[in-house]
Amino acid sequence: MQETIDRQAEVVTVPESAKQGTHCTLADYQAMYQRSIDDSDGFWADQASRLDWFRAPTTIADWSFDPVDIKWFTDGQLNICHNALDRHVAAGKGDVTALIFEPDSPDTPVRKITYAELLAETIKMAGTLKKMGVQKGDRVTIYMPMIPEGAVAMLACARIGAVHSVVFGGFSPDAIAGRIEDCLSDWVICADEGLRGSKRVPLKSNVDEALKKVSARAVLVVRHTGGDVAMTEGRDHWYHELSEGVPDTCECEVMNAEDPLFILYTSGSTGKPKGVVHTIGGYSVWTETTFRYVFDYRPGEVYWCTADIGWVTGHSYIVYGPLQNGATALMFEGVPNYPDHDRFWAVVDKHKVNIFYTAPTAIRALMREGDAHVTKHDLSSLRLLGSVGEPINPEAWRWYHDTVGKGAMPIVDTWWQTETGGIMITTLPGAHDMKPGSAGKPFFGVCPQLVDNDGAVLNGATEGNLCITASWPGQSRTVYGDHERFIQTYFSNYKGKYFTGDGCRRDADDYYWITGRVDDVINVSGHRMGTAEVESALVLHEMVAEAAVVGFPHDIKGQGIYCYVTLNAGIEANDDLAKTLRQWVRTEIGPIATPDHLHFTPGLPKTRSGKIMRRILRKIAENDFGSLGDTSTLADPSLVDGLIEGRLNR
Ligand code: 6R9
Repeated sequence: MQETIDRQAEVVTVPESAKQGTHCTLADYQAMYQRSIDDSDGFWADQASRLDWFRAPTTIADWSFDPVDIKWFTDGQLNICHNALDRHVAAGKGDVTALIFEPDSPDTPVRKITYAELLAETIKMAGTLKKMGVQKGDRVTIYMPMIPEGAVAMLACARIGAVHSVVFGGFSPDAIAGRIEDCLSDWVICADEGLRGSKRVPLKSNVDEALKKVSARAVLVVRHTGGDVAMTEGRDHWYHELSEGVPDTCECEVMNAEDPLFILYTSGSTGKPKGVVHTIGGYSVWTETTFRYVFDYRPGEVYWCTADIGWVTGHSYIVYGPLQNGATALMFEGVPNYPDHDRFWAVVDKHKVNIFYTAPTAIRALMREGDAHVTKHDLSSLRLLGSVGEPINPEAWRWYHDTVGKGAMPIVDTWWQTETGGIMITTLPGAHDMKPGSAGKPFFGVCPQLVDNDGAVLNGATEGNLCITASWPGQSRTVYGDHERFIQTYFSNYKGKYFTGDGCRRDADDYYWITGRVDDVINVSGHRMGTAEVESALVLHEMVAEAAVVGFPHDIKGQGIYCYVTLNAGIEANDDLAKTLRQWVRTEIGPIATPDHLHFTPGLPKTRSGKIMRRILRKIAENDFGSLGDTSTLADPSLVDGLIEGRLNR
């Protein structure tokens, strides 16, 4: 343990040329960070003043972690859509490109949408939603592909004060139904179909399936592929039809800073996904400020984040962060390996992308395909690279830095979560040296603390559970409809602190190294998944008696999904059943939850009180049989030998 902590990590410096003209040098960072702690109100009032407020806030920080009650800019009034669109158009920047849309196929024409056009589209969508009957405060479910109308739908909701709940286009009808039901959403916006790597994704038909289980008053359907879809009379409306004749003005609703902006469902250790709620004021300030300083955006540059708008990264760093900064953001519909493994680099070359933000899983997958895919394109426009979603292994970091970045530019490895609203720990491009595999330093206002399992604070170079001791503007305020669960999940392990669920190491230079989740959440290709969700899906199958799911190291995905399954009496385990169960989980949750390994076992290792010993299952899945620890407390210790044998045979 001591050895890992003290190991002198490799330090990579940012070339001087890359530091020219940045928003923030090391001295700036130090002074600004200090002020963000010592004079939090003054600091955040200053950051907030870059935005337009209908009423400027006089109260800034207004929170407590015990009891849990989080508010920021409490008496302020604003609208994030105004700050993302109207403000720039009013300032004469209506002709600046807001979105560059790169379709799934490189042969389909690109769409460039200016701020003025995006505003006009958003007004049209907002008017259409009103015509349909959507009112301020209503929850609207958005189930869209990666097309500009996805962003427009979000902005239109924000404009009229409706609360959006975006459901990732890869989720199943059941998952959509659960999310519609949880937030009592009466409205759905979807497209006819999505396109990913030339394959069609049946979005509207998935919504139809979902609406057999739960009800919605209306579905607004955007025509995208032109594919054949069923329309239910009286419930379903084509956007291009219903939007006819809506007024070409629609004022932004005056919203209170603490009114909800959106709900986004995310997985936790237990139970169903939680509806994480973000409110308008704090989230606006947090995404505007983090985008500005972390990506160091300069006017005229093209910024590309490869995430999907169905995840928080898409919300904060495709839509709200870049647009509030007046940036030009690229939106890509497709996948990294279609039509070939060079697609990312072809797109960077085609649109002269300056800032590129992606996930380690994509980097690892592309690295495996060889350098030629990268080197055949002119990537000289790139100036800054980013990584998000999971820890990046130093080998992938190296390749990203040397082969993609030609060793000439900073990489920001940004640690954050759905619950944090935006980036929390990262190096800043003009300020900090980099250490491959380390996220780096706390962003302004972020107070990380490492604690042991009993909550004792660990100082200096050490490793422990990552908590945050003070609120920041972008922090989630509650779990939709279940504030008690919010308190239980994040504030009960360590009283008075927000617990992230991540393990973390801090080195002698105060750099933070995220080591991964310490709870029953796994991270598969940068997607967060609760092992409990996969288990519930498996036991729904009539042949399954019991299931336990754990993560295991996977070369490309970071973590894979390993399922131990016990069948009902008299059912025979075989390859066909394994295939069936794999397909079953895909249908229940979505393709991202497809099990990598199904391991049939006559029983699961349990304590005498009946608790499944996950620690042992994790070790076996990791092929680490030497450190199983004490198995004597098991009700049936002999099970373990059978499990090891089963693992060795696959
Ligand atoms: C933004 C996002 C959050 C979890 C988080 C952590 C992992 C995200 C990371 C990282 C190491 C990074 N994570 N970024 N781990 N280094 N740069 O991904 O949100 O989907 O809620 O996932 O992802 O484990 O707790 P979300």
